Amino acid sequence: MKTIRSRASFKRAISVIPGGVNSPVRAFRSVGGDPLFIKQAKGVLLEDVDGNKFVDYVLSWGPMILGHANSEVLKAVIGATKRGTSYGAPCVGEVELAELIVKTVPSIEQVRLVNSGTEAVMSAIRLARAYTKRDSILKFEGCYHGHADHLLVKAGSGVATLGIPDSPGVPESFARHTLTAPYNDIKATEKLIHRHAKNLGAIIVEPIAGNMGVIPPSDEFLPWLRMITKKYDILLIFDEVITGFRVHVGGAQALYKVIPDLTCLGKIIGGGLPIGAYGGTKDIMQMIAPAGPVYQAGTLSGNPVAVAAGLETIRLLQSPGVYKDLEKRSKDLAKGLGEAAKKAKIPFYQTRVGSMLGGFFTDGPVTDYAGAKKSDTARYAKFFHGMLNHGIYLAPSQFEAMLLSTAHTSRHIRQTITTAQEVFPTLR
Ligand code: KE4
Repeated sequence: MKTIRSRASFKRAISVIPGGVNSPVRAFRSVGGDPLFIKQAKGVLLEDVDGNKFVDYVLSWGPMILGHANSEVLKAVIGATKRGTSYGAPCVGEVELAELIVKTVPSIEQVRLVNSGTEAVMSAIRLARAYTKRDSILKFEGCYHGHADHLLVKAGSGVATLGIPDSPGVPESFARHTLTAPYNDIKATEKLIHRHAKNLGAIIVEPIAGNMGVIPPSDEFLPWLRMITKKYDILLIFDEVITGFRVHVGGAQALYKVIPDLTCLGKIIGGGLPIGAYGGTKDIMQMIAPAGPVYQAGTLSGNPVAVAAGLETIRLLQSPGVYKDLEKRSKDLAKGLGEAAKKAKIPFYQTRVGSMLGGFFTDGPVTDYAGAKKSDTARYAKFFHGMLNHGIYLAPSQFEAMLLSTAHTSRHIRQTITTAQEVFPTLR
């Protein structure tokens, strides 16, 4: 595969951008090699600067559920752009988007638009702390909620159940308020809650983990989290930045019928433009400035262009049969990949919820981060490059999701499975 132009672009990038990328996972560090520079994208196809074309299963890490450059979304964006890109003042479009989110996401009675998932989560946690007047939060190992200081925290070793910084620059004092427990582990979580309940303001969870590979919740996990947080007056926050409008039009909370107190959204609701949102009951959201005392602001929050992209995307997702078709094609793809791995005698533990697919190079089962880390990441890297060299663009990390769009046809699924049938045997 010719990559001369990508390599030249990467060389230029490295001299002016840290690591040559504006977000670390794009740098191919965990799979090796240099990232490809994308020239354009349409439907399922990415085209890089050397003219190589790929069927894309990253979809910009989630937003492009309708495929790239969807004509109706583009039309809405171009129309909005012609009316000005940012007013710094209210516009009707942001009210329409808020109304659509309120109508569609069960937990949300009021919503605030921001500019990224990180901002949404950061704000939701500040709100939860103010509402409960408790400073500690609990997250789950392997879940990623953006890069706000108090969320870049890993489990304290053994007894030290208080969090420790997971990045330089995060003060101990910040990390101390963040407890961590293993995903799906009710016993360990219960112990932590009993010990810290009186100062625990919120539990934040990815209702389907998508940042340690894809790990679904056990049948008991989410209902139990809802019960225990109600029991101790702890706010339950669902981080649905990936799962919102992905696994169900109402998100994972609608799929599993477990309703959190606050929900964070991002990605799909911006249709590929910068956006985030957090919402919940009016009673809680009324604490947010200027209605209430909890400060949160943003120059480009609710800007007319991102809102136009999000509105059109969500409107198109409400068409009948969209999720049924996504489910069918995702199921076919997962089946084909599993059969290809089995035929090649490669251990490949698969997970899937709707159009979020996971595949761990380990025997499994994988139910938490400790299990995910048992994956053979070197084998994943080989798989990644084998598929890439045959025109299939997967996430450049074992610990991400494989995502489908409405633009993926059965022909693309067949092409991907055929490619996997060639690549799996090379992984022995
Ligand atoms: P952003 O700040 O990147 O918009 O969203 C942060 C975030 C919050 N919550 C969840 C569940 C997320 O998955 C994310 C961001 N997702 C990653 C990929 N899994 C974004 C890719 C990247 O960091 O470049």
